[in-house]
Amino acid sequence: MAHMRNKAESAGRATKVKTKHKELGLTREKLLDMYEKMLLPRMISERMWRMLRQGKLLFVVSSEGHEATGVGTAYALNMGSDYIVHYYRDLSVVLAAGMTVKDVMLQVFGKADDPSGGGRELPGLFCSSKLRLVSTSSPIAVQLPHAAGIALASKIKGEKIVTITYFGDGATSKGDFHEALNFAGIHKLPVIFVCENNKYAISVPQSKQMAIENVADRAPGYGFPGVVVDGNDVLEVYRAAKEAVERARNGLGPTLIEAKTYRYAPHTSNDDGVRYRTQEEIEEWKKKDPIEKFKQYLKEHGILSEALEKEIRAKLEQQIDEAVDFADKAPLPKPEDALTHVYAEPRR
Ligand SMILES: Cc1ncc(C[n+]2csc(CCOP(=O)(O)OP(=O)(O)O)c2C)c(N)n1
Repeated sequence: MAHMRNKAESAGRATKVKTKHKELGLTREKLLDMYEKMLLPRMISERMWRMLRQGKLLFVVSSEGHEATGVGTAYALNMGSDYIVHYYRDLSVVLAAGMTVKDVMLQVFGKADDPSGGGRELPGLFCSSKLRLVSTSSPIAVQLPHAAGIALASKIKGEKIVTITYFGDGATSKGDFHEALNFAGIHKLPVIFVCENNKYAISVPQSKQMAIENVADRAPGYGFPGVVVDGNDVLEVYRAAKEAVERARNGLGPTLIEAKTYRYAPHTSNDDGVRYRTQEEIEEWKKKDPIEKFKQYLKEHGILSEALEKEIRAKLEQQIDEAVDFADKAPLPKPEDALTHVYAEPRR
């Protein structure tokens, strides 16, 4: 009897798991596209670390571990019409939004044709007016009031546009975080705040940053919902983001999504990530790798095979090779262009 019940229970669970992506309205093509968009930033990051050691790059900010959070949220948007206000940990977001690998490589190599800023931006900060990827800067959390302002503008114009903004757990200690959430709550703005909680702000652990366990718990204080989600489960992130997008688009106001995740690499190439985290902790989180988790799901549902996975990796590897070669050979900015777009041109 117990055996039968166990069998029935596991069959029930299997049906539930089986239908998860269908429940979310995600087709096989879309799922594979999401998988590719998670793998691509991981492979780019790995390449960037190698290029740093080869002396080709001077500085790396990478986001290994954050791929499910980025892709799960970005895929819930209307790309090209919704606004994205990212931070430096969002390579997966900008690629999902439509930045090409060449655009990324021109940016990290700081070349003249870098579409994000002609070689002036900090590696990791991208922008494109065509993709509605808003230009952000290095001071943490300052993008949050910008996002609230953009959402206010679209509300005043009566457009059904959503603005999404991203930040880390450390950013929630800045006044900008509280001001932006308060303002967004008062005016019921169509904005989504995504906290990518990887437990550390460089070396400062969450326990030294706040006296609460969940950043999401702060949202009700500003008059809107906060949800905690497994940031390493792309389908659960997508589910939370889809709900938040629907709320925002239907005039119900903001949502704060807290995606619990982990960064596998140091904060940047200027940081030693094991001085404040143990190797055991890093290894524990690697067991919950978002790409591996999604790969397992896709395999269990007959969507991804070893052969297809190999094919996808080879295709992405080639794209990266070509983009690296292209960006490496591209010209550097001219010294006389250093101040272009920095000051207004004098009127004649
Ligand atoms: C206003 C400001 N203070 C300090 C810094 C230096 N700084 C850069 S990133 C960072 C940590 C941010 O941590 P978190 O918001 O948790 O994001 P994570 O890097 O973990 O993704 C700090 C303190 C900065 N850029 N801006």
